[in-house]
Amino acid sequence: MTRTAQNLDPVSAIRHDWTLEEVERLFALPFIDLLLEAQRVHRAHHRANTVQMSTLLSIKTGACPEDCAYCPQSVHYDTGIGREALMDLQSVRECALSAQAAGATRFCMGAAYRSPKPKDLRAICAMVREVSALGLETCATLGMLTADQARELKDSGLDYYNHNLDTSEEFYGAIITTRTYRDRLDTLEAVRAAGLKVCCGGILGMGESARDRAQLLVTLANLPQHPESVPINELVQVAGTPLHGAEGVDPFDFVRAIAVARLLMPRAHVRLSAGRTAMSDEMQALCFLAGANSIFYGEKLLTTGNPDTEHDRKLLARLGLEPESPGASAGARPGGLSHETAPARP
Ligand code: SAM
Ligand code: DTB
Ligand code: SF4
Repeated sequence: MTRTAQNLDPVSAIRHDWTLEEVERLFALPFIDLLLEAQRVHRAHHRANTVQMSTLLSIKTGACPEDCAYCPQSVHYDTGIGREALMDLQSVRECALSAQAAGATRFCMGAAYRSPKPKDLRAICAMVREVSALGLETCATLGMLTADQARELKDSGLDYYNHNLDTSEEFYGAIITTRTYRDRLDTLEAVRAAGLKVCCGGILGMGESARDRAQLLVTLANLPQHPESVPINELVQVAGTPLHGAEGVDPFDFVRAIAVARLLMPRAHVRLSAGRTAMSDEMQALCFLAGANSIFYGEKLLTTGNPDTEHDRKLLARLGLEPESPGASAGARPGGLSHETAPARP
């Protein structure tokens, strides 16, 4: 098979039967062919030149019982992050208001839990109601959920639940020993069954192989329904975690992963997630060209830094990118070069 974009025609379809070999072939395409094809598929399913903006808040920081080798909040590693209590409702509301004033349309509340306790979940449901009432989309990431917990969150008005697969099933055991890949998939099923939108992606730069990256994307794309949001994180290396000092990802390979995520899950919002502080503006522009159409916006991720909002606003303006309006759902408003132009076929 010759490695040209013409071979990619089937990727315009929404598929759930990707093979590892097919996806490895996409990764092996010439860089420019892959990006052009990803941008073509992007424009067939999304409004061009728009970026969805989510702001994160760590509502419960530190002392997590899990041992995720990348995470500064694990109780197993000495990273200088102590145990903090769950934030109070008013403080969360104020943070959400500031995020909204800065231009975010989605507010994502993260907690360093293996899974939430009933009392904490009740308090978090109240936060979801409060943030939702402000007119923001809501997202939460609280660890494992039962079907009942997922329904409770849904009933409180939660829009999205973030739960990452992080890497391939094969590599997972080298990164986390306190839960299984199956646990992760079970929570994703509970989240879907409750009618919540799914935010699920992974991390690059943990020492995984090219095959692990391809396999992660195959697993995500072959879920019964594609996640609405696919965060692709570059590892933020934190001193004290086992992955501090891991070999970084080749920036072009990171861009390739964004492009392949776009091709495999055409309607999803692909989020250029953690790791942007270490990326140049040019690298981020390549990620947008490859089909990323969402970012974490705000000066902090959960415990680590993120680019200044002022810098991000300028970057989007320099690239002619506009913030996406709230509720513009996946695939709802495709567009070509201008909003009137039909998507171009090669
Ligand atoms: N405790 C919950 C869980 O793990 O599902 C929610 C919070 S957890 C911090 C959310 C996600 O952040 C993780 O699944 C991981 O993908 C990402 N993450 C955590 N630490 C990171 C790091 N140092 N660099 C990049 N991504 C990271
Ligand atoms: C996701 O995929 N990345 C975000 C969010 N979902 C919860 C978290 C990134 C965390 C980076 C390390 C930190 O700030 O603690
Ligand atoms: Fe805990 Fe989540 Fe960090 Fe893992 S990623 S240690 S589950 S906060």
